[in-house]
Amino acid sequence: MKDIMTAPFLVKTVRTITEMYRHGWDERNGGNVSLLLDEVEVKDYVDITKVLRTIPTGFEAPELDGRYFLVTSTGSYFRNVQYEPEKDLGLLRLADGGRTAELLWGYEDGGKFTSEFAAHILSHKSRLSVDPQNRVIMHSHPANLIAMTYVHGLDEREFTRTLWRMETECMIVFPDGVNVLPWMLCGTNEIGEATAEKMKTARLVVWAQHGIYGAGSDLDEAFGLIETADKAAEIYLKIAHLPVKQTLTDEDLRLIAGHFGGKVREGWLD
Ligand code: 2HA
Ligand code: ZN
Repeated sequence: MKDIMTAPFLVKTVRTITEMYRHGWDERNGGNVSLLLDEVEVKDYVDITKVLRTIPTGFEAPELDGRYFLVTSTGSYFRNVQYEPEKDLGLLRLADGGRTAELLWGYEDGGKFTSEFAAHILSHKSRLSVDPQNRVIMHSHPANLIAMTYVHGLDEREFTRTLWRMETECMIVFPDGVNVLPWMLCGTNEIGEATAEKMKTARLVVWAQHGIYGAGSDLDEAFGLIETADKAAEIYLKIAHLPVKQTLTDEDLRLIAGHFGGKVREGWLD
């Protein structure tokens, strides 16, 4: 077996989580990340025949039975993941129609997957149904986006259009827009199912008064989506109380999407 601490998927995950903390997105134990892995990526680093523990998931996901995931632990502080990844991360394989998680590595202090595991796994399922390349679901608490959910309406078309107008980059990065869930209790199957439903039409799902979920084909894509949306929210908060003299028009936005080949969310431009 090779040393899992040198596995590209582990190194990249730890680096990304550390960067999320540095961005101020993940205070204390805020945030969680899951990465879907193929068996070929993991089998040189862990004995896939040796299940250390089985943990009930509390939901079903038969489509993902037998699939491998690297997942942050419940209670993990993103600030600390880099120092003890074997405690704050776990490598899991779903079994029994998704009702059981088989632990193959990690959670060494006896812990388990994030409280938002349902939102993660069900969102993976949703994203894969529309994009077979999707590998990452990422949740965090970026202050600007959260602040925006207090002062901007939560209609997702309007919320997206405001973000798109805040800088040219937004239409390039997320032409599919941002979906929005009204405040719901976190850590439940209900918010997991609602998030997964929203993930069918966009890679970003805002949780009002809480944070955001991003999805992507790799860690950089999911991170970059959240980074760009939060920057746009920051610009919004800087100008929302000032008289606006000019802005990006729908025509400008259409021009950007056309030039960069983005598929704009149907009906979200006038
Ligand atoms: O894991 O972010 O939503 C802590 C959270 C819960
Ligand atoms: Zn959260």
